[in-house]
Amino acid sequence: MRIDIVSIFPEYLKALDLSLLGKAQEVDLIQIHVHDLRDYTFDRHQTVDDTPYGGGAGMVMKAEPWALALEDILDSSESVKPTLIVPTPSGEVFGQPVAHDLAELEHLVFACGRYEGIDERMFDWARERFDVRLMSLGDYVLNGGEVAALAMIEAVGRLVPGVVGNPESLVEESHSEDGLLEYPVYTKPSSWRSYDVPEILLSGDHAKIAAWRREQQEERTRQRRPDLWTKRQDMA
Ligand code: 6GU
Repeated sequence: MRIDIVSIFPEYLKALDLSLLGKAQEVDLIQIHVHDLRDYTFDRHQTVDDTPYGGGAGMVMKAEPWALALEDILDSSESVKPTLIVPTPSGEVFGQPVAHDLAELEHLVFACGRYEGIDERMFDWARERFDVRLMSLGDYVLNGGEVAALAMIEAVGRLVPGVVGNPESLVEESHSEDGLLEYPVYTKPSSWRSYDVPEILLSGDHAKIAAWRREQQEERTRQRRPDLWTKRQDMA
């Protein structure tokens, strides 16, 4: 999988060179390219924004630097129509199903906007060249798309075959198919500061352990995520 990211703060994206995704890049399972939007400006101040037509607070990102940056990426893409993901609180909500869909794709491009957003005409232009998807992490506001892109790239990247060493660790996960949260986990010592590991986990009875874990998943989901619990009831 190839991922391109356009941002005026390329340093935010340095975290992608760490840990699991860093290793995935080293072994060439994922190729990540970060582009500085200001490299596509030609004035002395490398201007990427201007005041909004019609008035109002804040600044709007100019369309032209985005088009130039994205054209550069298109020129080097092997995909017919790469997917352009625009992180924005006014997008569709990103979740595990979307992550699975995106993990199947050959080429993802992230356009990380700042300020009050990007000139709407950039989207009209982009829709003729990309499969454009506006994506939100949830109902709160970040200062820009970079942190959201980091989250989405990590969620998608770990689903690319080979990136996570033990594929079984992708199965028993919160938000996987069965719509339940994960069960609680414990490690040594069995007694820590007077807190004990639930006895059943030391019993060696695998059937009982599996049943207990299932109960814990259901209890947690009911307590913490009544919305998921209700959805699950409606499915059955
Ligand atoms: Cl994707 N972007 C921004 N700027 N804020 C957000 C978000 C995205 N998702 C939630 N808040």
